[in-house]
Amino acid sequence: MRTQVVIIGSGPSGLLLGQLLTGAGIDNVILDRVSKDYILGRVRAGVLEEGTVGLMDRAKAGARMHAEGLPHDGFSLAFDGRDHRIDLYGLTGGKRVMVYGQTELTRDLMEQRALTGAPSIYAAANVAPHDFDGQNPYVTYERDGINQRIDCDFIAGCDGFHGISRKSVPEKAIRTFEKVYPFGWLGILADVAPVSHELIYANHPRGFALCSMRSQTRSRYYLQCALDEKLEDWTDQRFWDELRRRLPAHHAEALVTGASFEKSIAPLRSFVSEPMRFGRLFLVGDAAHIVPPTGAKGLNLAASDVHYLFEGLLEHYQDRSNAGVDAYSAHALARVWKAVRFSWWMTTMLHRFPDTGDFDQKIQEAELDYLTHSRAAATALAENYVGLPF
Ligand code: RFL
Ligand code: PHB
Repeated sequence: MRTQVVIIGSGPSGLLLGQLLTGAGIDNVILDRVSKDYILGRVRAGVLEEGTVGLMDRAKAGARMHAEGLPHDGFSLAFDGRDHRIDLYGLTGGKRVMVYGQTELTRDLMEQRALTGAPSIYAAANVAPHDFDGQNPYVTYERDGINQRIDCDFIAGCDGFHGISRKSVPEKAIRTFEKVYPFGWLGILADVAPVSHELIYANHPRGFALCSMRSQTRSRYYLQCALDEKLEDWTDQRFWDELRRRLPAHHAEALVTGASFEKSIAPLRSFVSEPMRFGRLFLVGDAAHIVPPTGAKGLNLAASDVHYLFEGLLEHYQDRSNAGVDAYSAHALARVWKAVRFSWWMTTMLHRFPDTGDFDQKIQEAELDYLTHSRAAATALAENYVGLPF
C-alpha cells in the first residue's frame, strides 16, 4: 500500500491531523495498536483552549462540541478556606476556555473520519517506522498475523509517551529533559452535579484538589495522592470525605456525592524531547512531550503541534516549499516550553511537596497572595491558561 502520510496513533493528535489532511486532499492512513473502544474508554483531558476549538472546527468535527461543551469565563483558586476567582474573560480581553471531555472530542473526530472514508487500522501489532532519514520512508505492522507495509512521503508519530516513534530515533540524535513529581492524581468520574459552575483548583495542607466537570450532570474530581497509593484503598466514601476536607467550607457543604464509575491514578511528569523532527518522521503531542495536568495543557499542546505540522505539510504539497516542515520542530518547541513552564509553575504553586520546608511553604503562600492581589500577576496566569497564540 502507498499513501502520502502515515499517522501512527489514533489519539487526539493523530485523529486531528488526519482530519485536517483529509480535508486538504492529502491522503493519510492512521494506525493504532489498540481498538477504537479501548481508546474511547480512556478518561483524560477536559479543558480546551480557543485554538484547539478552532482546529476542531477546521477539521469539521466541532458541531457537538459547540452544542454540548461548556464555555468557561473563569475559575477559582481556593486556599486558606476562601475562593479567589480568576476572571479569564476580563483579564484576557474576551478569551475563554471550553470544558469538553477528550473522550468526546476523540469520538467526534473518529466519527468524522468514518464519514470521509479515510482508512484507520486498529489493533495493528508491531508498528514500526523505517528509513525516515532517506527519501522513501515506510511503516510496517502486523494485522491478523500477516505482515503489512505502507510506503509514504512522511510519518507522523502521534503515538503518545509510550509509543514506538520516539523510541525508533537513534539515541544520539535526541535529547530529553525530564522532571518527575513526587505525587500523583487520583481522579474519579461520577454522575452528580458539579459542586460549582466553574473549576476549583484548591491548595490545602492535606494536598491539592481539583473540581472539574464533563457536563451539568457529570463531575470529574481529582485529589493529590502519594505515588504508592492503591486504588482499592480508595472507596468512594473515602474519596468524598477527603475532597470535602480540602475545599472551603461552603463548597464542602454544597458537594453532591454519588457512586463513581471511573477511578484511576496518574503520575505527574514534565518531559520534552528535542528535536521533534528526524528527517521524514515528526513527533507530535505526547510522543514528544508530557506536562503535569495542573495547567490543562497536554491536549492543547498536541493540538498546536498538529497545527504547525499541518501547515508545513500543506505548504509542501500545495506550494512545493519545505519551509514549514523545516521550521516545525523550532516552532512547536517554542510553544511547548512555555506550556511546560506554566504547567510546572501551576503544579509547584498548588501542590504540597513531601520535602517542603518552612521557607518553601512561605514562598508558596506569598505567590498565591500576590496572584490574588495583583492584576498583573493574575493576567499572566490567565493569558497562559486560555492558551498562548499559535
Ligand atoms: P495519546 O492520547 O496518548 O494517543 C496516542 C495513541 O497512540 C497509540 N499508540 C500506538 N499506536 C501504534 N503503535 C504503537 N506502538 C503505539 N503506541 C501507542 C495509543 O494506543 C493511543 O491511541 O496521545 P496524543 O494524541 O498526543 O494526545 C495527548 C493527550 O492525550 C494528553 O496530552 C492529555 O490527555 C493530557 N491531559 C490534559 N490535557 C489538556 O490539554 N487538558 C486537560 O485538562 C488534561 N487533563 C490529561 C489530563 C492527562 C491525564 N492523564 C491520565 C495522563 C488529565 C489526566 C488525568
Ligand atoms: C479535567 O477536567 O479532567 C481537568 C481539568 C483541568 C485540569 C486537568 C484536568 O487542569
